[in-house]
Amino acid sequence: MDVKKGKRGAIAKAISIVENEPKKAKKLLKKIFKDSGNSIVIGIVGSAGSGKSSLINKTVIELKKLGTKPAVLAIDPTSHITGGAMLGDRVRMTESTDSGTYIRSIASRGATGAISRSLRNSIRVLEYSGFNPIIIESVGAGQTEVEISNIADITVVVFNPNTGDSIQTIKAGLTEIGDIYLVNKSDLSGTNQLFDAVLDYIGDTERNPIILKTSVKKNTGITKFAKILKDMMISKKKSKKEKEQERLEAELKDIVLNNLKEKVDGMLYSDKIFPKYLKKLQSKSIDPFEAGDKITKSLLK
Ligand SMILES: Nc1nc2c(ncn2[C@@H]2O[C@H](COP(=O)(O)OP(=O)(O)OP(=O)(O)O)[C@@H](O)[C@H]2O)c(=O)[nH]1
Ligand SMILES: [Mg+2]
Repeated sequence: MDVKKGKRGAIAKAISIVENEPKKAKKLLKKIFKDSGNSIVIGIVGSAGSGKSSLINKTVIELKKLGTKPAVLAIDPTSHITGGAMLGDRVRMTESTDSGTYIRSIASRGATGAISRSLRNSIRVLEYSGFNPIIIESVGAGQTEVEISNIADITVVVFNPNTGDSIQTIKAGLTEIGDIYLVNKSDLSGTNQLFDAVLDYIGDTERNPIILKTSVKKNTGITKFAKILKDMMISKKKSKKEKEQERLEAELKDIVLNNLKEKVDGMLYSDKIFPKYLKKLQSKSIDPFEAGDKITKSLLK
């Protein structure tokens, strides 16, 4: 299959299938599943405009020099609303495309859980094509970032002195998820202050994450960042196996519960019990809990 050979068109098509065509996706998964789960996934998160794409552009070039074959999936929350034009100067990841890295933007679905559902299969397509590492760029507050850190083997959090990344944002949940914290745009003023704050709040924890200053503009810190990623890819390989088992368990549970939900949803109205108790509820001759319990009991009979 062309996906295996890493043919761009074939990969793009496979990812579209995984994202948009559930029936075909099932067939595709049957083919590729065995050869997936072996690449290191690097999640890069941070507020809008913190420089994630610019950083990735430069970093993949370095990662290639270090003998890896990176691919990038950028989750784009703006694309389906504004056509991606919301931020006028947002960096398109073009530079690195020339060097043979596969890069693709995917629209985020908004709903929690939905991102990971299609994303994990897009990752599988890229693993099957032989890419390693697979870099996920994701902008977003709280929930998305945590979701990404569940999928990623290595999580990188990008701060910068420009977008008001204050101690508040640092404290707001991001302290737990990062393996690496970058203070990007270190060519701007306020960098040292931010760096010290990050050190204070995050550096002293048991996990002992790496904290680095980078500047895409001045091209500083990026070679070091890539080298650290490469080393981490090796050291994370072991713990990945264990994590992968846990993820598969969570995925299986998610699929079964989802299947059941769809099935039961269809059953509700084809059964007389639901309308019967709904009427009773609407006329207040029964309370919602009792009605719910009665219907559930009857469905599970
Ligand atoms: N001064 C300075 N500007 C930078 C640096 N890195 C990125 N930028 C600029 O910051 C802006 C946003 O960069 P992007 O790479 O698009 O940021 P992003 O985090 O991917 O943004 P979203 O994907 O929209 O969330 C662009 O204008 C970049 O040129 C840096 O190190 N220094
Ligand atoms: Mg970006």
